[in-house]
Amino acid sequence: MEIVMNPPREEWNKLVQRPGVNLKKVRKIVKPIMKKVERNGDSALLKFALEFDLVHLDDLQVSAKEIKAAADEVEDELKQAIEQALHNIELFHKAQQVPPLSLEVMPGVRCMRKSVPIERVGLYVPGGTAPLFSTVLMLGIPARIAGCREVVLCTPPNRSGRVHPAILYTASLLGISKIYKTGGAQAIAAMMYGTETIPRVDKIFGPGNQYVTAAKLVAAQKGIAIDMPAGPSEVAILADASANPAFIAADLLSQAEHGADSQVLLVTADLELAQAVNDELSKQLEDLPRAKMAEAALAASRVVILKKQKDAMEFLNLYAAEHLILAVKNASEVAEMVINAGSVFLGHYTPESVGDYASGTNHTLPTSGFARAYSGVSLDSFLKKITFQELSPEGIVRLGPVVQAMAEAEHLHAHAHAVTVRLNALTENV
Ligand code: HSO
Ligand code: ZN
Repeated sequence: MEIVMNPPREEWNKLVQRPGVNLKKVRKIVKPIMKKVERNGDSALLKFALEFDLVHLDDLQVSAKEIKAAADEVEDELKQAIEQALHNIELFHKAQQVPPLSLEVMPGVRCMRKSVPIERVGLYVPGGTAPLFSTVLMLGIPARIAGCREVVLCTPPNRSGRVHPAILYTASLLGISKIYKTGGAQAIAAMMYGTETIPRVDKIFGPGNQYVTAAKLVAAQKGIAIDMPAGPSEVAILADASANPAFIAADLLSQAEHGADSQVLLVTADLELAQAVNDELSKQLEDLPRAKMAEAALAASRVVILKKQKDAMEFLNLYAAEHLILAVKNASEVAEMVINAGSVFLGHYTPESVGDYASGTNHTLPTSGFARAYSGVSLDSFLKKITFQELSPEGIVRLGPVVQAMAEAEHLHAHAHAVTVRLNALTENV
């Protein structure tokens, strides 16, 4: 990775920029695809399966038989691992439940708030170069805890028309049975408009390539909620002299292997460490099956040398990483300084991969600097918070004049009148 020495502040904004995707171009490609799904439903999806996934499908929905067969194909060791991950993720997401709120803000005026599940949610699970069954856990678990009535899962089939058994097994563990063999922008359109086979949903979740992302943004414009606008995955690492270069290199590579467009960034005061990490990267790359992708990602990534830890954290807050690893002696102290990040990994024994799979936190996180304003997926992402209020006669007598005064000042007479008629009725009744 290129090493940038002590960049002056004026250069920071340029250094934290992500390589942009030409969204306009991608949108031009996905829009006609989505239109076809809107018009022709299932038959469009079957045609796209032939065109993009190179497979002739008889059925879009994964059958109960296929789901059952998948369980036999998953090794016991992997099943146990998935169960442990499920346990941790479930515990951490269940703990995010909050009790309903009810408060008398003044005599006779009660306000309440409670969480209500989003009725129908769609989960997109990428197939492509890696079958991300961990994403099924990250989206399916909070959906189940929230109590969403209908959970739909779309994932592209392979060339023999099948879905990876670990995806099917994980989905079945979570009670998800509506699984459809469709990927890309066409899958997003299917969940957005609904087809003969695939139910339409209220909110669409999940990572994907630039086509999926562009399609989700189109869905968002048309009033279907999405989890977040997602770009390529990224990790930033803050390391000091106490860090182990082999650990750092391994963490950088674990993100870089996601794809050639992955982003990794190392910030340290220690030039020697930076060089040792670069040496380690070349060594570890030799044994990596996905070395090509990782290498391409590393070629576009850099190490930034900043002498003061305070400056380093300011820089990292400006970057707003999806994943931030604090490979420093005083990790919990530095963690207090984090303002912008999707998820943070503290100390030398917390690689990003634990959060990707099994620590319990969610791995669906804001990329491309969106961590400045967005949170990662959590239980809340599957809930709406509905507020309620109720006034007693005493309440309207006390609060009514306040509302009348404000409404008159906004020249909204009917608003004031809605109070006045009630106050009049109450005085007539005495
Ligand atoms: N690092 C990815 C999540 C993932 N990693 C899934 C492995 N499997 C984006 O946060
Ligand atoms: Zn990962």
